Amino acid sequence: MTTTTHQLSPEQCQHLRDQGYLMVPNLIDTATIDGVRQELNEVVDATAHAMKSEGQLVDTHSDAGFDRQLARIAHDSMDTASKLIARIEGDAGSGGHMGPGVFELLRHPCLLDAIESLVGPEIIGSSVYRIRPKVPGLIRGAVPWHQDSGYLMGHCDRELIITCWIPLVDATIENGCLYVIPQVHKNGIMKHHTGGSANYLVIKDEDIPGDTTPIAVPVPKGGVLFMTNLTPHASFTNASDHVRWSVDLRYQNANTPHNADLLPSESKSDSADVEIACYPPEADFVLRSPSQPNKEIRDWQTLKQLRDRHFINRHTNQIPFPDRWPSLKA
Ligand SMILES: O=C(O)CCC(=O)C(=O)O
Repeated sequence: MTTTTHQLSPEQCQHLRDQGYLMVPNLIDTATIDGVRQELNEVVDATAHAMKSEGQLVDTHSDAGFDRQLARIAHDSMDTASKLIARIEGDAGSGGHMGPGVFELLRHPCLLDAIESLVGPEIIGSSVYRIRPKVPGLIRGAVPWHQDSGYLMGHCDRELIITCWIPLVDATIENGCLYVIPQVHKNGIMKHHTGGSANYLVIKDEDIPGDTTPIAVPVPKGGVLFMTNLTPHASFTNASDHVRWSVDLRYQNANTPHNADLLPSESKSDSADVEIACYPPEADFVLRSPSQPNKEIRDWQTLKQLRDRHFINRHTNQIPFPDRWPSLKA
């Protein structure tokens, strides 16, 4: 029996290493993307109906479909749309929605094969994954310039953590695809500030090297934008009439610091650097492990339980929170 793998070619791996990003079209099949769309559509609709019964909104716009329902709700009231999105995202830092559709995307064999060619066969799913409905006109929809490492513990700057940015609609310049600054990931971490727009971290314009040119990276549905944790990226306003939905997932090798094997109570702030996960407040998880296959998480309920348990216990166990940048206001 032959098994097909979807490893990246040596040229693709080299492009990511040289440029800091790589866009691969047609990596994820339509059924998987549609599974995520349908799941999120149900979450949005159920939340809209709950808010309607609480008297918080009048029209759920249930017929508008996945790409437009939140845009129509936002057209009626941006405040209501923001509250709805906040409910979907859950408590800050909890990671938000997890269900079978998102889980199948997270461990999609083509995605894991591609990741394997970048980080090796022992793959940890980084605790930080996010689902983003970028609604036209939503202030929080635009994300200022940052490197993902800016959000992580400093000792992980030297590690390779791959971000996979996966749109659930065609991501275009009009609806707010990502922009990246090529090549500068090789220079390490840049200075960030807290308190950027919508309270994101931000790299000030003056801290971005002057001889660089950002480029837009449109990604068709089914495609994936791979970036390193040191690749500066940003996204701007959605000027279309629909929601630019996307999911960003992160992966790392099992030799990089992670907390996949630790209970929150074992993740102490006075541990040696190497024992502290790159993002301690949330739980990492084993996705592919040829050496210890019994550790792989194979169903979404187990992952949800693991992450919920970690999240609930994080305050009681003094888990360190990455916090190393000055405020814009200082
Ligand atoms: O989806 C966006 O607009 C921003 C995504 C982002 O900043 C990230 O994936 O780190």
